[in-house]
Amino acid sequence: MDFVLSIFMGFINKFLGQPALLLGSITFIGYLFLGKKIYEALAGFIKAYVGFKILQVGTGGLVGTFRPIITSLSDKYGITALVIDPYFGQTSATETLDAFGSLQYVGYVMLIAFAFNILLVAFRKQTKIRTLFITGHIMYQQSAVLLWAMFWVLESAGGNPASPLLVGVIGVLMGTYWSVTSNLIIEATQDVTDGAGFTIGHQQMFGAWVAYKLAGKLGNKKHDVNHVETPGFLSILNDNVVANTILMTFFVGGIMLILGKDAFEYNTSKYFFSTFIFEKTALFAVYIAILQQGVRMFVAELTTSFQGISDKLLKGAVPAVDCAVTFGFSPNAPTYGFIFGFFGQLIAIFTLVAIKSPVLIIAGFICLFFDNGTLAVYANKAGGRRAAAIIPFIAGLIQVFGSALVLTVLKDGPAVIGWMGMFDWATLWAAAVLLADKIGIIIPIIMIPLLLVIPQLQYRRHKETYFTTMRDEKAEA
Ligand code: ASC
Repeated sequence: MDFVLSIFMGFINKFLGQPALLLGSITFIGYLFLGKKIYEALAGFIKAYVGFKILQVGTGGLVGTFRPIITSLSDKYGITALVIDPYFGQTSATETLDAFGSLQYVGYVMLIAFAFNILLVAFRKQTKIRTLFITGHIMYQQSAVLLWAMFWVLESAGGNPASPLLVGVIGVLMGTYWSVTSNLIIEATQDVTDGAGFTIGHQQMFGAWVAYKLAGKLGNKKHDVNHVETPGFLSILNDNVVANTILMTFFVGGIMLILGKDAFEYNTSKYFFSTFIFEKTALFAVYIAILQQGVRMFVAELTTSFQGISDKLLKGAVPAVDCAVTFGFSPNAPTYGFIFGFFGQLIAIFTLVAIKSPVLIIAGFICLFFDNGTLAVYANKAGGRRAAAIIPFIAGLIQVFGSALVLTVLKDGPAVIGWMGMFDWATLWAAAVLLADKIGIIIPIIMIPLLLVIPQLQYRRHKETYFTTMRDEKAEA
C-alpha cells in the first residue's frame, strides 16, 4: 500500500505538479494525434518545455527581484502580519494538513478534480464545458489551500485526519471551479490574445471576467495602454521596454529611496545607490522581455499540437494555462495593474491598522503583479488605461479585506503564515470558507451545482458560436 501511495504521490508531485513537463508531454501527445512524426513530436516537446522554462525564468526573476523590496517595506514599518501570497497560503495549507496526518489527501483532491474536469469536457454537449485546466503548480496549490481551509473550519475540531467525504467533495468542487471559471473567460481571452486559442487556468478567472465586463463602463478601449498616443517626449512610452523601465524607476525606485541604502545589500565598490536602483528597476523590463520570449515559444507549440488532443482525444477541449501568458499580448498592462493595485492594497492595509483589526496583512509580490497584472490586461482590452488603473486599485482593496476576513477563522491553525490573496480567493473562496464555517459542509456541496449553471447560461447567450469560438471549423455540437 505504501508503495502504491508513493508512486501515486510521485506522479502528482514530479509530473502533474511540474508545469513544463506536463505541458511538454501534452504537446508531444497532441502532435502524435495530429499524425506528426515522432521526431517532430519530440521537437514540439522540447520547445514547449524550454518555452515554459523561459517563461518561468521571467516570472521567477520578477519575484526574486521585487519580493524582497516589498518585504523590507513591511519590515521597516514594523508590521508583523500574515502575507497574501500563494506560496504563503500553500505553506500554511501543507503544514497544517500535515499536522493532522492529511497531507497526502491533497494529491487525491487534485486527481479527483482533474478527472472531474476531463469528465465535464467529455460530456461537453450536456455540461457546456470546453476547457481543460493544465496549470499544474496552480492545481496543486489550490487543492492544498481549499482542502486546508475547509478541513480547518469543518473537521479539525475532532483532531482526526480529513474524512473521505470531505476529500471527495473538495475534489469535485475544485474540478468544477477549474472547469467553469476557465470556460467563463474563453471569449474574453480570445479578445485579449487576438484569438491565440487558449484560456486562463489560474487564480483570477472570475475576477478577470468581472474586470472585462466592467471595464467598458469605466473607460475607452481605444486608449490602450500598449499604444500611448501622446505627442512629444511621452511618445517614447509607446515602447514597452522604455515604458516599463521608466514607470518602475519612478515607482519602485521611489520605494527603494524611501527605504534607504541600508535596507539593501549590494556591492558598494560596483554601484552607487542610484545605479543599483536603476539596475533593479530596469530588470523589470528585462524579465518581461524574457517572459514574452518564452510565451511565444510555448504558446505556438501548445496551441498547434492541442488541436490533436481536441480533435481526437478530448473533443473540442481548449487548454487553460498560466495567466502570465496573457502578458505577452499586452506587455504594458501588468505594470498598471501592479502600481494601482499596490495603492489599493496599501490603503487597505493602513485601514486595518487604523481600525486595530485582529488580522494584519502584508502585501505579496505575486498577488500584486500577477493577479492585478492579469486584471489590468483584461480591463485594458475592454476599457483602456482608465479601466486598467481603476479596476486593479479596487482589486487591491478587495484582496486585502477579503483575505483578512477569511484569515480571522483560519489564523489559529498550526503554522498559518498567510492566505492566497488572489482575486478569486479573496472573494469567492473567502466567502465559501466563511459560510462553511457558519453553516457546514452543505456549502461546498451546494456550490457544485450552482457553479455548473454558469456555462449553461453562457451557452444560451450565443448558442451558434459557442463551440466554434476557438476554431474555424463548423459547429460540432
Ligand atoms: C501564482 C503562483 C505562481 C505565479 C505564477 C505566475 O499564483 O503560484 O507561481 O502565480 O503562476 O506566472
